[in-house]
Amino acid sequence: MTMTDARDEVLTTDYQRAVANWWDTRRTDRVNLALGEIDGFYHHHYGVGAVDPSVLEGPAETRDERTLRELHRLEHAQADLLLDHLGPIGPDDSLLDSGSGRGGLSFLANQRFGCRVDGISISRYQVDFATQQAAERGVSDQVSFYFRNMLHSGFADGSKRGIWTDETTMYVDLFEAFAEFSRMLPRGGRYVCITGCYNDSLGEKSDAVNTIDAHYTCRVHPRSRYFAALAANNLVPVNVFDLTDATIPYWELREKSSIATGIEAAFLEGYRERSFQYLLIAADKI
Ligand code: GPP
Ligand code: MG
Repeated sequence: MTMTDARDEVLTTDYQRAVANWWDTRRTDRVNLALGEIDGFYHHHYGVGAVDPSVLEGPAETRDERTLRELHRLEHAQADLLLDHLGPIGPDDSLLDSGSGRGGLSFLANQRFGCRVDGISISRYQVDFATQQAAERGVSDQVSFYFRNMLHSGFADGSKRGIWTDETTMYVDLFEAFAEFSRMLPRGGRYVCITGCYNDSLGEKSDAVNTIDAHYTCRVHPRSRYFAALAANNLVPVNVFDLTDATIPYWELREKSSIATGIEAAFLEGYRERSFQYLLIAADKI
């Protein structure tokens, strides 16, 4: 199979090609590289938890360095929270990081559970970056990254004890994605999703959420669609947490940092007016 054929198989719509291109060309994103360089875990998700006030109170000349460390700590806390909800995972299990970015969360999962973790992304750049990270960490035999589409990822039926999506579902049709996740989980397997969604109990998408969509080339879903798509695919929620209040301090701190990207105001507006919500959903396959 040539590279071109593989690309045509993985990316089947103009929208998917546009999304892949957006992430492929996002190689100098200081907001993510600067945090990843702190300890070698490169994340593509946001943070949760209270900010340590001493970060802002200490000496001005080192404030930004403290701020970046604190933002990274909060992103790690988000990752830990997601992994906490996978349930009991043993070294013989296999996990899927669906939309694995530069791989940070896959490596944390492998460290915690000692098991196989496969990551998939439609960005070749991200797959190559994460694969290089696996080699540098000496875990290539346990953590692998593939250029694959989460709507047809090719892993065997029932082969994944746990699957997660950390801020990736806003790029896919939820009914298609959850059908594919359900297929790969055995009965009792766990799916964990952290996502931003719009709060359709208030009505249609707000300006803040439209601004977020435009910034990331994504299509934020309404909250209701998550639960409809889970129910339609034999995935039964066991825990649902509204993390909106828990993520606001991260955005307030990020807005004051040297790596702010300009999207902070939209997140803060959306979260504060509750038109946008940050959710963790854990669901079991029945
Ligand atoms: C990933 O984080 C962001 C997304 C996948 C976009 C959409 C997420 C929502 C919750 C709407 P990132 O770490 O690449 O973003 P940034 O570069 O802004 O830190
Ligand atoms: Mg980031």
